[in-house]
Amino acid sequence: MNKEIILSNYENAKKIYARYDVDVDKAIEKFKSIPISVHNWQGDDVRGFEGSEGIHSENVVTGNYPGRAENGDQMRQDLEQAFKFSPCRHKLNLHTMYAEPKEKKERNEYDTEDYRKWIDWAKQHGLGIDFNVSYFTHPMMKDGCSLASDDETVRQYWIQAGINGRKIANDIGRELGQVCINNTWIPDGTKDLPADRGAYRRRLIDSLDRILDTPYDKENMRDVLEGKVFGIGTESFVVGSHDFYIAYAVKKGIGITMDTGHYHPTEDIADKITALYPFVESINLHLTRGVRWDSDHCLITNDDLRSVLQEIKRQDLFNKKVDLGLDFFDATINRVSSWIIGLRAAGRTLLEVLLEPSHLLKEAEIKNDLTRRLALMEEFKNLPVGAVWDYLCMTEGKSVGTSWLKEMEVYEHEVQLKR
Ligand code: RNT
Ligand code: ZN
Repeated sequence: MNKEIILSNYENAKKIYARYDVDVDKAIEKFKSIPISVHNWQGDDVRGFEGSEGIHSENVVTGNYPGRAENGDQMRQDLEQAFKFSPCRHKLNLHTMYAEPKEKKERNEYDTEDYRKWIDWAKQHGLGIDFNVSYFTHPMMKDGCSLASDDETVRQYWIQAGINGRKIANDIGRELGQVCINNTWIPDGTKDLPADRGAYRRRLIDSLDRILDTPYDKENMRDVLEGKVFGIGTESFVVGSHDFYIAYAVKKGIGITMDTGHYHPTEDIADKITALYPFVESINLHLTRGVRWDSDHCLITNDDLRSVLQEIKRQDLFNKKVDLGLDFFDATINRVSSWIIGLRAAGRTLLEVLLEPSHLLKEAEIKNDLTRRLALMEEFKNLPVGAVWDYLCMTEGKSVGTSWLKEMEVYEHEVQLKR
């Protein structure tokens, strides 16, 4: 698309939004202040750099597209490539299994220096980092359990990993001057009916209590816990269920992660935001697209994504109570392109909700004018967010439309397929 068309579309869009008292430039400014945490594990199908060949993985990834990143340098190069085509403000979301220690170490022995390359890279690109201890794909997993294992050696191993993870997160946050969100997700659960659910959950409480024992400055790091309804192999019982973590997080004054694939397919995740935010320290989002189950398909623009972001905007929770992150991994399409598609979907939808004339909806509601409320909701779907998005992509030098596809073809050929 040529520059003149994009500019004139933008000027017209501004006029349309002005009719609804929406200041487009202000919305763009706000957009640029909201970081989206980009999950590094999409780059290699959650394999990690420790040599996961032959080790059972608790994360189901399908597809075998060629060219996945095999080390830190390749993964950072891939992330830079993805960022080239996204006008969003980015943050890096990193798992501990992507450490780059000088000599091989146990997962629970990592320290901050083992992430030096990531930290320096983040600094160089002005990125914050979020952190996750990888409690999976490891020989110390026992019967699918880590922090809730009945084997004390196993449980202690993972507690130590959790303790170190928080220290590293604190160091990262302090060094980068941006809070590091430390997310805990464990796959622990059982395929078939357990006889003593309480025993598993009491062990998990004890493990978390020990891990969370050290207080850290909340400016540097914040803890969040990620629950789940079920997983493949944990159909009957998940120790870290939503109820468990919500109750635990409220008690401890910490936050939760809501992964949009981790609920029953008919649950309305947008509705949960206002039910939870007054009580938890923060809500961290793992934006993903579950197709029939927690399938972690690449994020796309759809009603589910829109309604969650709309809710956060209408309550004015961005950069206050709610943090945005991505979590999908699809190995049937180019992994870098998948980042780009997901990031652009998240970004454009974020822009759309920031541009929503929410005040008019609320006004209609206060007047009990329900007809008007519904009519406006419908009409707002017709607002020209695309024109503002194209303008933003162009002015940020981030590829308008699908022009990035051509560059990705070259990148795939010249870089990824040569690995
Ligand atoms: C798994 C959770 C979790 C993982 C990552 C790798 O169901 O969504 O967030 O995807 O930690
Ligand atoms: Zn997740």
